[in-house]
Amino acid sequence: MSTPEPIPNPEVKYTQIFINNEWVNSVSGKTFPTINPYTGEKICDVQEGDKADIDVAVKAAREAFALGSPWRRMDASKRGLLLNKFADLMMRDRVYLASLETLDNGKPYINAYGEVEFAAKTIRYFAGWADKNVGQTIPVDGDLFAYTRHEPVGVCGQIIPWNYPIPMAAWKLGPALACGNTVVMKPAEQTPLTALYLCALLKEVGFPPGVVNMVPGYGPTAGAAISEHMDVDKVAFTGSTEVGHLIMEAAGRTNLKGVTLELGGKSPNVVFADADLDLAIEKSHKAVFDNMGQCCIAGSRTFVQEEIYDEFVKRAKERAIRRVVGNPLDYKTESGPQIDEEQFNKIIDLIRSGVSQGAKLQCGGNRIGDKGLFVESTVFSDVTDDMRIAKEEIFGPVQQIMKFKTMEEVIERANNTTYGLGAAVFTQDINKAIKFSNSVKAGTVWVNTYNETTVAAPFGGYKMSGLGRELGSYGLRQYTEIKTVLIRNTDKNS
Ligand code: TXE
Repeated sequence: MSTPEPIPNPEVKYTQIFINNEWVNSVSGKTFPTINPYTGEKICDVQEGDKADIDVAVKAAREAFALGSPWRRMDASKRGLLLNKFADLMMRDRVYLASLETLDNGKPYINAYGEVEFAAKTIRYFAGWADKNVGQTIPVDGDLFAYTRHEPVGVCGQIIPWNYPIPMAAWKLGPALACGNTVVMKPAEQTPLTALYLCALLKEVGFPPGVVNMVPGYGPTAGAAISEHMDVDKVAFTGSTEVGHLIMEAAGRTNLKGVTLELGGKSPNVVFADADLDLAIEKSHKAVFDNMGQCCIAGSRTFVQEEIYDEFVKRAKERAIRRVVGNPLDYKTESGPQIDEEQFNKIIDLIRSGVSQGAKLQCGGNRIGDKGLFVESTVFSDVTDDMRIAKEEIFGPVQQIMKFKTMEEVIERANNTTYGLGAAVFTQDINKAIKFSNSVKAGTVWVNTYNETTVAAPFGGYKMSGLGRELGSYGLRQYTEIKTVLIRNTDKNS
């Protein structure tokens, strides 16, 4: 099926804070601008929430969660129905949502269009779980009848990043609402617009007031207010490892709220000499260049076995040079601009460090033009593990290609990182694939592919890439409290 035309200048309908199913201004009266990364121009001003607004939103979410409230009394199957309708509306407004995302984020429209479907699928997946997240009856010793209830945790704070705004909102809203929680979400300051539009859809669907509240604003103010709040029962965060530390500290300092984190990565992508080379080149390219490299699971350490190293580098470079970078509304475009100046400067700084530390710049390395924050598709060979570009998350279109000799060596080097989000292995030998998969410390391992993320399988990180898992049935655990009920029963029989 072909992708319908984008809306070139989508109207921005919502710029206020969403609390109790109403649109309100910030308590402080402040606003902040959101910028189109393609043109560098301001799209509009958005109400800037901070601690005072988070307090109001948490109060609304707490009231919506009160015993006897419409949300707590609602049948679980009805929660599923509402979620399914929400997904229907996302698909109804898919062109608008994708166009708005391209405007606010700069990502190619064709990708944003795909992401709306992925987000709707996520919501549908969790809709199906709403009345299936069952407890147990347990044959305990003694005159007791025992059962468990899978109860919602309560008020969930959710802080999301700017790289995949619509899917990130769906990954967090889906399980939270399926399990019967209420939500205070903060979208990233770079990309508040689609998250606000999703709230209009939630209201249209008929979620009761206070079940989802959306407070746009900055991290150190609105975000920190969520993680420090004494009446937020759980916080789910996707973003940098640096801020992940702050979220855990805040939870520890305050009410020991539950914490789930999905953080950065420096994922190893290992290509053995027996791999299907055409496949490995293409997948390894996409692993690092898709979404302008702004992807937590980016395959940002490409390890290639020495026998095929030179050939791989030559072809990886050719592929990078062929990559179409430009207007995100154009269907041929594979990459748009980087999200903002801070990220752009970080990428350029790391590219420079690669050159000065002795890596061989095969192509790219510079800014493209002076309008929009475009970075040339960049490939480094002769990268060694001690270089900054081999250790730090670049979050940009920069491929690092390292050489290895043996399985044992590459396992050790792959694991020699503080991160552990994704990993991949390209080989035709099942034994090598299994050995590597079992040995690498990563939350997801791909064999002969990369970047596949499916809503039914869990996603998350080892080590400093995160805590807990999202998606799949495992994702429900983070939004469920398990309660044991023991009833005296003097008439027990097997
Ligand atoms: O992340 P931040 P930034 C990585 C990537 C990137 C780097 C910095 O390496 O280059 O992080 O990006 C909110 N308390 N990832 O600065 O600051 C913030 O408002 C509570 C990986 O954009 O972590 C936003 O909503 N919240 C990543 C969200 O956290 C705070 C995606 C993410 O922003 C806060 C994005 C605070 N003190 C960046 N400070 C991934 N895992 O996919 C900020 N925030």
